Amino acid sequence: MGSALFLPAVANVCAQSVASKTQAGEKPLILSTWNHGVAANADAWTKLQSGGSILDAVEAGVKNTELDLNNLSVGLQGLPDREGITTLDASIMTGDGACGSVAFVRQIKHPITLARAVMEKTPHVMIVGEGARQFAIEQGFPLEKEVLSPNAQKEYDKWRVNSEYKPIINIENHDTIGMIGIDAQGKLAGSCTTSGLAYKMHGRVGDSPIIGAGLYVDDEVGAATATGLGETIIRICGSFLIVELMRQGRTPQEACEEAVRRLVTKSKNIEDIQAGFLAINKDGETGAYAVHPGFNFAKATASGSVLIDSKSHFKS
Ligand code: SD4
Repeated sequence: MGSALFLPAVANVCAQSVASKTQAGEKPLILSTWNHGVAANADAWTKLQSGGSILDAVEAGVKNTELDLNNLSVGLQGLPDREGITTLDASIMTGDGACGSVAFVRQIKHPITLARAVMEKTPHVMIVGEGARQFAIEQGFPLEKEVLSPNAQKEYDKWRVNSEYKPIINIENHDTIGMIGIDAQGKLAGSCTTSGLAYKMHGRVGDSPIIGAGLYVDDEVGAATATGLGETIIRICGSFLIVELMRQGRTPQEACEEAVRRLVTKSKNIEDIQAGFLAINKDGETGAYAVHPGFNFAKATASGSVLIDSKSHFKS
């Protein structure tokens, strides 16, 4: 475990929680990717403590990141595609198999809430592009103006000088948020939301909205989520793979490590590719593993909330 950042806001509400501990695990528990996971976990925890379900919690948590103007990889302030258009992907899932997602969606401030609406209000799992925007309008979501945030515009202008595409993931610890959580009764849920890779081709969709790639949840076993280069994660059905490995008896840590090993064997140019996974099993045990150093995540339990530098990675 690396640096620990105590979060008083979470600690206060933690005191009221009814927690159960197994030898190594703990419930309730919330895990999220990257630095921004600390603030997201705080909102998720508050929602849980105020009587919300674990589904409500994982939605509320990542909505925080979707509004974070300093984040250039999530929400409408995220970096655009190569045409200068910001398009968003998101998914949400509960441990009973309910799930919903949106992809290649524009002008929507909270794609995670739209993904939840797909899950709860349609017979479908995934709605994309113009169809997602139409569905959002029908559901009363406001359409935001399609302008880049000042930070995104500045970065895009710099990029346009050479217009070279090279995935740069993990450099500033700003990345997709994937959040997975378990409540005191052992019910699981997860959410994942992103603006995807900066300067991607128009129409490109990553792993985050694909159930089984960026997110998978099963109350019988556990949950997993992913961050990093989506193409490599999709290729191995990363989050589903981790849940299935846990079903076969692996610990969350062993399952994350095996998924990264699989990803490395199926990907070219692994030196330039970062990908990382988080997992929880139904006992509240956790795992985290990435291809390269630099992956961190936030963990909230009744004992408080910490930011953890994952010391665990495939390449040194
Ligand atoms: C994607 N997994 O679209 C996402 C990328 C990511 O911001 O994690 N980045 O491939």
